[in-house]
Amino acid sequence: MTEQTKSGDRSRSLTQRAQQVLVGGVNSPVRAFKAVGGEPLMIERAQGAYLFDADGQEYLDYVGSWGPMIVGHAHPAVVEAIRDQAGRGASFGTSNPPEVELGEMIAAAMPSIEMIRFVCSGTEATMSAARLARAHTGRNLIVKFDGCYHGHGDSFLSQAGSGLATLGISASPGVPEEVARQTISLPYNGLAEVRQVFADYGPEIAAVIVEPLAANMGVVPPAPAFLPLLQELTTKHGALLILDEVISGFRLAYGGAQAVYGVQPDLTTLGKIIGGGLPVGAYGGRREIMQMVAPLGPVYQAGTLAGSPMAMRAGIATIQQLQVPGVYAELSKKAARLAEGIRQALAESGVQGTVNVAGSLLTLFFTPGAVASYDDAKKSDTKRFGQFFRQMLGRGIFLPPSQFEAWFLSTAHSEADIDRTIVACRESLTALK
Ligand code: KE4
Repeated sequence: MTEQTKSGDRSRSLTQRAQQVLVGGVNSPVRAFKAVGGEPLMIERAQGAYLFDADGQEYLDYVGSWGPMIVGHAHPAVVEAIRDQAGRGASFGTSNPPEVELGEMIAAAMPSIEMIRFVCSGTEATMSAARLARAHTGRNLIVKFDGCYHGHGDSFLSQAGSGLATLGISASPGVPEEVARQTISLPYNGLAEVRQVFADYGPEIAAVIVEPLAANMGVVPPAPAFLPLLQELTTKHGALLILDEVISGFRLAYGGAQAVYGVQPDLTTLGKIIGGGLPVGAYGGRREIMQMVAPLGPVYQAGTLAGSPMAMRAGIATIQQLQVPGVYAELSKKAARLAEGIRQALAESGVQGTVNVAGSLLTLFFTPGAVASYDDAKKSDTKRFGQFFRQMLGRGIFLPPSQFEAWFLSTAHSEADIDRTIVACRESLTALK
């Protein structure tokens, strides 16, 4: 097997049509494969851990729609929930029982969330949380961290990870200078820098927003003292701590990263898994903060499809599967075995790389040193990652098409899938020599 086999005729003609009418042929930049080369996938259906393109070509999937598909694609319980709700109506523009049920499930899973508001994307969730934090504190400054990605809201596009890192964009045109100036971006795990920013700007800081487990520069776990320091300094200075758990929520544990790392945020943002693959986001936290949001308070935020019963039902069905005892331990065991297998393949092939793993997320960085920050991650050989990506795709394994993303495992990935991936890694790394 060589580099990526050319996708078939139907995929190619659909991609050509896409490029005429969709910007870059995609609806989200990372899908264009700019960082890894080759033709983007045109996926028509999926089942369990597998994707099938428009020509029926099968791929073992480590993207999982960038996180939502933690119980695998087309899980029968999720399909049934969506099918049943479709027959009852997709959206009413009113309150509906599924949004109440999902809100209660999330509040029960994450005690820091006393009240919640559903929106339609993680971007909407973080944008709204930042607006709320500014209103609650009467301050403007937002502190974020290099390599973290919080969606494409104007406040968050400086030194962001994910798609911007993939395209080598540090900020974005169109964000007014005066808006960009209200965001300070520090090194992730940068304890000294965090202390310094509060010494310099403490009374002006509205909030610190952080991925409690960074996944948008690739997987970078928090240093043990990092999150506790953020909690200490935000409390001391009257700023809010926003944990962006759009990826880690219900991914790292049923209670999210906040349960794993024992940190108590003022606000949490969620997305992905809580919608089971349908458009969703949410922000929530302390009642006295959330009650500032319309219609209870003056902070305006609204949305036509917010709390859509379809997305709520898909989210309920998905997180119900995550209530099964041992499900997270099983996911972590599989990811740890895969990570160890990749490390062995690196050693055998002599290719330099390092593997970070946390729960069911992992990243193979093509750099020899430890990766504990965005600066470390950026030392990775992205050209070599592109070659590796195409070698793996040629072996029927679809990795995130960027060095700066996480590999997402699901409950549908079998032990045989893990074995197959380790063998493919070994072969692909050897082919890079
Ligand atoms: P969405 O607006 O894409 O639903 O969520 C934005 C967001 C917010 N916070 C975190 C921690 C996120 O990871 C994301 C989105 N994640 C990327 C994947 N790295 C989405 C993939 C894409 O942009 O196509």
